[in-house]
Amino acid sequence: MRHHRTLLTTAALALALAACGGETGGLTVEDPWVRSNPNGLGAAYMVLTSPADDELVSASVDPSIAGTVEVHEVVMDDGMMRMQEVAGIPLPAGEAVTLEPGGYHVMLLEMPAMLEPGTDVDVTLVLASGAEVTVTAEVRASTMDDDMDMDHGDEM
Ligand SMILES: [Cu+2]
Repeated sequence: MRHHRTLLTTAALALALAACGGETGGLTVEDPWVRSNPNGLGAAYMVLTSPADDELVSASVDPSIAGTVEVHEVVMDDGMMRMQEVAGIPLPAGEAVTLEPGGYHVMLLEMPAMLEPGTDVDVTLVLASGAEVTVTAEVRASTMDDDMDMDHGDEM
């Protein structure tokens, strides 16, 4: 009987963890992808939905991918599109927040090598709630007309 009860307890615990999403805080990450440019810059994009109000405050990747990782947004500054670091990306409960070219993105700086399209990169997202979520993002070919071509002079 004793053994049987242990099994039940384990099952109950597993169910409880699944219900609240464990350490991920229940964050849903859709379509994560990464862009890599020859100038040592890149960005990670995805769609994030958090079950409770939260905030994406930082992110990290392996140092062999990028030496520095920042959370950025694209702003219009005197008629010029420019990127700047933000303290966090708000994730209102139940709302899909899109990180995309021309908007919010996870900025990859000091990339020692350009990434091969089709390969995978693990990106760890850190939320204000303390949850850390690692997602596997696919590297996609870069296009010319995107925010990587913008001036970085103000921030480097
Ligand atoms: Cu940026």
